[in-house]
Amino acid sequence: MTIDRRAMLQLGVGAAFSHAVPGRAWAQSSPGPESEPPARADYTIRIGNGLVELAPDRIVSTTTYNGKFPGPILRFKEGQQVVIDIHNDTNTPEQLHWHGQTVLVDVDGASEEGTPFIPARGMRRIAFTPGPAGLRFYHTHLAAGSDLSSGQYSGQVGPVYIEPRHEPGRYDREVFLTLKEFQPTLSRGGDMAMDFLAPNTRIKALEELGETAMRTSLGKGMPHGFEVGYNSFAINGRMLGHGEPVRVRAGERVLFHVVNGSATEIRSLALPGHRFQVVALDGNPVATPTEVPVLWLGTAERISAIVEMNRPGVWIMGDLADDDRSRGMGIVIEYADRKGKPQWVKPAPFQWDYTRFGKPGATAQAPDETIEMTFTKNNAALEGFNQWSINGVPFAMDRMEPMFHLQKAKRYRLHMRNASDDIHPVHLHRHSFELTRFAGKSTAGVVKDVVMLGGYQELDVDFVADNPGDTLFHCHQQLHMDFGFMALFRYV
Ligand SMILES: [Cu+2]
Repeated sequence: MTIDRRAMLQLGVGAAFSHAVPGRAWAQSSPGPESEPPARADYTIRIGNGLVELAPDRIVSTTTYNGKFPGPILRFKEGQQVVIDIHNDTNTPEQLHWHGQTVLVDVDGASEEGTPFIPARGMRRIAFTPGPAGLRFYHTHLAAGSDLSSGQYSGQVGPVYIEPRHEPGRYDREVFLTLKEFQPTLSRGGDMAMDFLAPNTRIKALEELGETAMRTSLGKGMPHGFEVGYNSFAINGRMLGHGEPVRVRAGERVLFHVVNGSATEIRSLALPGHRFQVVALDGNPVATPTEVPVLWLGTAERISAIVEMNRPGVWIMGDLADDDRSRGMGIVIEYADRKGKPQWVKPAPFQWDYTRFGKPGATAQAPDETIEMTFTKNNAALEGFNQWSINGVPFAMDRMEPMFHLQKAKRYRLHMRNASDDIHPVHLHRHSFELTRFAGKSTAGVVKDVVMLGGYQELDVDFVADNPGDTLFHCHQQLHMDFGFMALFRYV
């Protein structure tokens, strides 16, 4: 292999492949010597405009993968290299991010880290070794700013399932659900659910910091910063009642893989009369699989949960928000030989607390170093949009300067403090982290790549710096990440 490549380079073939053909590139992300581009790809993804039929009278035009929403479910095998051609049939350079995978910078899909763009009207061929096993997803990683047709406001979202070498849990069937809103609009203020997330109490110092800043801004006559709302809501690209129901049989155990593909929203999901046994969060098996009546997912979070089908009937599995469910955020679950109008029953209040899936009584090992982070909001500071800062510094897209420096193999703790009243689903690229403190409690055994940090709350996550290369940290709420809520980690 190496000899072939050298021969190719001597002949200028390698150079020709990577540079002389406009819009073509070859990259790979696996340790070891670089190899020549393979003759053919295992998968082809085309980014282009497409129509999504949410309902017969609700057809939206947006950017999609392979002309449909969601993008195709990509099933990989843990540790087995894949080669993927990504064609960009639009006039805008794109980034395709392999969310939750421990890949290298050249394929991760974030220009802030240095991943090359997929050129407009061009393509990139990439190769990587999928991992870790479990539910991941892929999505665009462009900053949309005020353009609500760009970034993850578009239909560029698709699930990834990396088959583990040993499949945990016993189930009869698996069903993938991608939750996503369409037709975004700007609004002043929003109505995001807040009280579902543990704990109930706020941290006084953070509250004073945030509330003082907000009062000062409003006192100067500033309006509330822009938020985003949506006209249409869908599961797997279909509004409630307009897609195929999930057909089940009594006694079946169905494994649901749920992806929150929203650009900005937190989603909930309940199935009346049934409980979810959560087996994995963000694709990673949890220390303590636990039954819950409701699932809550911040933007980009995933949950894998088994439901025992023991209540024959026709049900709505849907979001707890009546407005959003009635505008499409749900799917019908239909037992064999049951007919009739799908039933919805509002579940009892339930508080979401990640620590219930952790190791009981466990405390994580001490980190080598703790990195302090405080998140603040500058209300309506950027032409009506809120500006976000980490330790007082909003991320500058034109400079891409690293804020934090890492040493390989060290274990780091991120101590995050939220001096705003918004919930932030914070995300670390190319690494998984372990939740070590949440809702005032120490915990271990919950491994994720996105975690919701509540308004005026704090939490800790630990990760090992084991994947060198620039690494992006950001809030996954598109309005927050596009307006400053990002930082780069650089390995020294
Ligand atoms: Cu945020």
